[in-house]
Amino acid sequence: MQISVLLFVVLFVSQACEGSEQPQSCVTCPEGWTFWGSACYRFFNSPKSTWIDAEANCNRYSLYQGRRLVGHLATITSSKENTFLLNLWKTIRSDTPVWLGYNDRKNEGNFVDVKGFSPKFTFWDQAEPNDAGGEDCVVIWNSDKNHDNGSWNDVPCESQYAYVCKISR
Ligand SMILES: [Ca+2]
Ligand SMILES: [Ca+2]
Repeated sequence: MQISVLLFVVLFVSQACEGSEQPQSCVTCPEGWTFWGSACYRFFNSPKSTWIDAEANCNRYSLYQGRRLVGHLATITSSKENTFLLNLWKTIRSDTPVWLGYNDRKNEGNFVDVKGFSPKFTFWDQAEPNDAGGEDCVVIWNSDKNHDNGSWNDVPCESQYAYVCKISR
């Protein structure tokens, strides 16, 4: 009896993973989101938003993977991930930079992610971050300077830009 229950559970779980585009991890991203590595990503190009509003919109999305995982402005932990996002962004193209999930609003010069942790990886543009006139929020894809290498810049948090959300563990 116990074995048949166990068998049922195993079959049920594997079935839940069937049809997923990510059979290894069984992560099914919400519609409109792109799976990469072990996370889901989505760019929002319109309407342009302040950093705070962008983060709030990311929080509206979630998925269940053992527990409820809530979306945040994307953090980037490797050069590979930075390149992935840059390439994904190039398929959508916009004339504005894109918010990432970092700011130094609490402690000038000390950038942290949306959960308060120091970034494991950074890719600042030359002479950035410079807090020019009080810049506390971080963007990638700084097309203002015509830089298309995916380097980062700190800019005023009240600016209205596109943004990229990420759902991960
Ligand atoms: Ca700053
Ligand atoms: Ca700057």
